[in-house]
Amino acid sequence: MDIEILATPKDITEKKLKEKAAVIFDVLRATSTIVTALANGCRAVIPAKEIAEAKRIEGELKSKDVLLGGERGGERAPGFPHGNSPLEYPQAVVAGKVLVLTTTNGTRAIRLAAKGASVLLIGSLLNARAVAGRLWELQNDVVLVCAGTNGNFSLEDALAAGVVVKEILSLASGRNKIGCREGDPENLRRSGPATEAGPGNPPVILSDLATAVYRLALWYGDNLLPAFYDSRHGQRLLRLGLAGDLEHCSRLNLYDLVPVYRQGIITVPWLSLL
Ligand code: 3SL
Ligand code: MG
Repeated sequence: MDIEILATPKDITEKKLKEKAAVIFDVLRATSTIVTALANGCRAVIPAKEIAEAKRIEGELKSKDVLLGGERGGERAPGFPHGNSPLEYPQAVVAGKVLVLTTTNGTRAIRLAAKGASVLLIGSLLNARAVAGRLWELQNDVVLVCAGTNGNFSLEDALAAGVVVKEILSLASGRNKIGCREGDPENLRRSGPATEAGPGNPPVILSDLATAVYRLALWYGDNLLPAFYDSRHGQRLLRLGLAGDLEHCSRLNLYDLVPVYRQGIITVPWLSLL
């Protein structure tokens, strides 16, 4: 299993995603909001690129069971009844509903990453372990896509990608030999933080960027809120009075679910079977 990281959506090409299992991260806040809404019983999220597109979809669906959410510049999109705060989507609001959502970076990055990948998962810190578990089951080559902010690298998205790499290596080390085991410098020199092939499993091979985000995740450990204080977008949301959102989005492995984007719609597959 090869693991590659795309640091911003500018790096997305069909060739890089072709036949890969991809995950998109916009930890602050789009993918955290999507994961939270689905965990709270939302039936589906439709990510729209533009405000006009979101309004059009809502109009076409025209039902009291459809919610319209949107953000621009960190604030609720003009005229929208809902914004992009995960805390706006508790069970009482979203259960059984469809959410049409448009955000500055996240929903656009989802739509972009959908081109080419064999499967596109929605990732965040909230569901990092569940995402890693799904990737491990798939045993496909992996591309972790960071949505970033206005085309720039975002620390929090790279961190979430690193946490997923860490979880995959931990799953792999159950059966495989992990190259970077602490106190084993000989092994580290030989293979870096990749794993060697184990019985029934191919090796896990990290790109240099995947190694970098893995090291980032090790550095922050399990308390991830400080990373949001370090990040420029985290600082901006704090200035907007959204400390509660940061606190929620930093909660590691709060939810055990893996949303999937397919043909314009994000659902949790086992939910859609109900
Ligand atoms: O850019 C996005 O997609 C948003 O998640 C940004 S914000 O956190 O809502 O400002
Ligand atoms: Mg973001």
